[in-house]
Amino acid sequence: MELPSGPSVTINGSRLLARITELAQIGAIEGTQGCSRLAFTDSDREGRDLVVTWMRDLGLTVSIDVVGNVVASTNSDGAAGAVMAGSHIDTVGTGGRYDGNLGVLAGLEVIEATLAAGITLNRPLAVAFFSNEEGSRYPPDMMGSLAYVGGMSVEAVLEVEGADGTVVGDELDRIGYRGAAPCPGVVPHAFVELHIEQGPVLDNEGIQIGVVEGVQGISWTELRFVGQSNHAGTTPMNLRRDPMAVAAEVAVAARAIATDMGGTQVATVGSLTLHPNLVNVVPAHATMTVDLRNTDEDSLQRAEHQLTDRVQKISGLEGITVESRSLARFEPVEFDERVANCIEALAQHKGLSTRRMPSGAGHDAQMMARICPTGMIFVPSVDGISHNPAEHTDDKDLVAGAQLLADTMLALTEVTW
Ligand code: HGY
Ligand code: MN
Ligand code: MN
Repeated sequence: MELPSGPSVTINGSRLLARITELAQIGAIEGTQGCSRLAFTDSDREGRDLVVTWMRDLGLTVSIDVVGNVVASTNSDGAAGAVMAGSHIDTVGTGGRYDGNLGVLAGLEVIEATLAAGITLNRPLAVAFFSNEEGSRYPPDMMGSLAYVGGMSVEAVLEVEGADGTVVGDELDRIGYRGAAPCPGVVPHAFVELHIEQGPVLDNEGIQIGVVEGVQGISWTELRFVGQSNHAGTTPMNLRRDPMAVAAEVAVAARAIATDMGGTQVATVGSLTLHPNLVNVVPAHATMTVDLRNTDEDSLQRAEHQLTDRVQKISGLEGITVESRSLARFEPVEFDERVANCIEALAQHKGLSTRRMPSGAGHDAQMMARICPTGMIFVPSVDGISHNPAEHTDDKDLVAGAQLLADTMLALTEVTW
């Protein structure tokens, strides 16, 4: 693709790195470089307040919508028709400092550098952070951006109950981020998300930039196995209805489904709770989650069907009843080829090594792709580690990614679809 022409700006890398460090102090996990800012907790509120302050200090028009999505625009009329960057600033409970935060703070840096350089553009610039991208406290993941694009009603969002028994609407009120702006939100001209890869590919291959072609399908299921609580010492093995025994077999089965299918199929049992969870009591019930993903929709459905069959068989043998609830289900998404080409051409013009790749993780961009031309830029994760306080990306890669985001955003202000 020929190189997009138009204005360019040089970002201030040290200002970006300083902001990443400052934001990471909120919810910092002692002794690590990670942080914990679960959606709608006090630490999430503190992080939101800091970033909104930075947005307002730049004189941006900041809009907070009814589910807490925050969009800041250089246009006083808002972000309609803007070239928008964005991601999330909530984290998993044992998160790193770059997941999501990089895309938001890099977008802010692009805007600050552009304003400081006095560059006039054909279109406004905007940067957003979406509510509850992680989904680990309140499923589904990408909840805020899903509502932003009209994929989940505001009512449905506000009534979601978390594993801790709290409800989204109450928590939004409690932290003061149930805004007035309507949801679905305004449609941007284009959306670009800079994100760490969170996997090992770029780091293993020594490649600087991932040109992301799409996001794999995601299927989250909560399984609740109900058995019979009993005495651990007096209950003969043949008289038990042990939900933990079933959960254990289902976890092994889920893993076997993924390894037998191969390809991009993955399966994760990330949470398991027992009741009453006591050393000398056969549990009454066991609740677990299964996260299945695949870049191919038919294969993902095959994995889901295999899991359902195994769950029925294993539970039946133990006389256990099963309650199954879908927590999230998103089909694979393809990003706009024109945006990917633009990212790739600009990266290669800067002498950066690139490779095209899918995203294993879910992202807000997969929702924004429903309403406007969307693309993603990956930078390497050292040893592919993420959703772990040890998550790390080298400063030079963070700055190179943010500069490429700037080049891409400004180029897209010149493009008509
Ligand atoms: O689950 C995901 O892939 C994302 O981190 N929310
Ligand atoms: Mn993320
Ligand atoms: Mn994440």
